[in-house]
Amino acid sequence: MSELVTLKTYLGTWAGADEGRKAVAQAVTAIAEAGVGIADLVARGPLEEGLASIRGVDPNAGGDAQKELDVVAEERIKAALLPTPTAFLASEESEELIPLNPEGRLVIAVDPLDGSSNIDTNVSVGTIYSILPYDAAVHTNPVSAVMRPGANQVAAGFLAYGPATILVATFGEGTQVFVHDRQTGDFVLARTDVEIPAETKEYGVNQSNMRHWAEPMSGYIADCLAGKDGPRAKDFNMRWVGSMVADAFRIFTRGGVYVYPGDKRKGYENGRLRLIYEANPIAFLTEQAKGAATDGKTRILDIEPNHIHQRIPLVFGSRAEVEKIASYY
Ligand code: AHM
Ligand code: MG
Repeated sequence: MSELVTLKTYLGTWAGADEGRKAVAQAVTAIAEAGVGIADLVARGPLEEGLASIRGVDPNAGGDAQKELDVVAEERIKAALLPTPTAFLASEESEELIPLNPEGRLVIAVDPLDGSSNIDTNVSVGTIYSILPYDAAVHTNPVSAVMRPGANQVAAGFLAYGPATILVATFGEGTQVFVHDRQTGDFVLARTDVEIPAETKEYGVNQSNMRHWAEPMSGYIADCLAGKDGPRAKDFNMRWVGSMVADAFRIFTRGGVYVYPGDKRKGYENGRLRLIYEANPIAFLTEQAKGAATDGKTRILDIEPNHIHQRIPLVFGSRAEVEKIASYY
């Protein structure tokens, strides 16, 4: 039997003696360890009194109802990153950047608990992260370090807290899947250089919003629904968990496309997902797995952010299908 590769050994080999890479390795190790604790909290579910309850009356920075668990997850990530070379943390749950280590050389954007609106239904939720280099001499305003196109990311990934706790990670050299071994406590490399199949017959979208969409998206879905006799000449299947980490992991496993378009409703003009915390890291992982990610018109990783909490229409997954969707725009 070949020897197991743990996250620790993988990162040790990847980083070598490179100080920049060692910083990234420390940060990812800290996030993965925090994730194990968050997974435990999530698994305690209704036994952990009040965690799934809505917190106060104020929504979070992005305008969503905030669950107690969103806040606890953010606190866990923050505490874990404090001893690492992370200068600032940008979180979906916090209005402003959170200063961590003044000597740090990274900025990290996180969605501490993606899918938390589903927390009481026992589906997978997760933590998404995006890592960018930070240089105090260049980024005199730290926000400018985060407000860069996703192509500047040095690493990104997400943890999904499901039947297994998994980590899907990229360091710019392909996309790897690690699985948390509950017996040893290690994250073990389970799949290397993930490849999302280019073609698919499976899409994921909140189809109940169809009447609000603009023509390109409703036209695409109508053509899928027409099946074998329609213009696409094949029958499609739909899967939608409504928790992006779960939908993304399915796509990294067997292909498919995830679609969250903008629509006509107030507050949904750019869909629901955030560019910095969700679209950029997922797009980086997707491209590293030979898939594609777009807002319909522009490659996600090329988009110049205009606000740290900005939303963006998001289409990602199987390359040929993403290109097909873009052709409707
Ligand atoms: P969140 O970060 O507040 O959980 O919101 C993002 C989530 C995604 O996980 C999911 O894909 C989407 O919102 C679901 O939207 P909808 O409720 O329209 O199905
Ligand atoms: Mg979230």
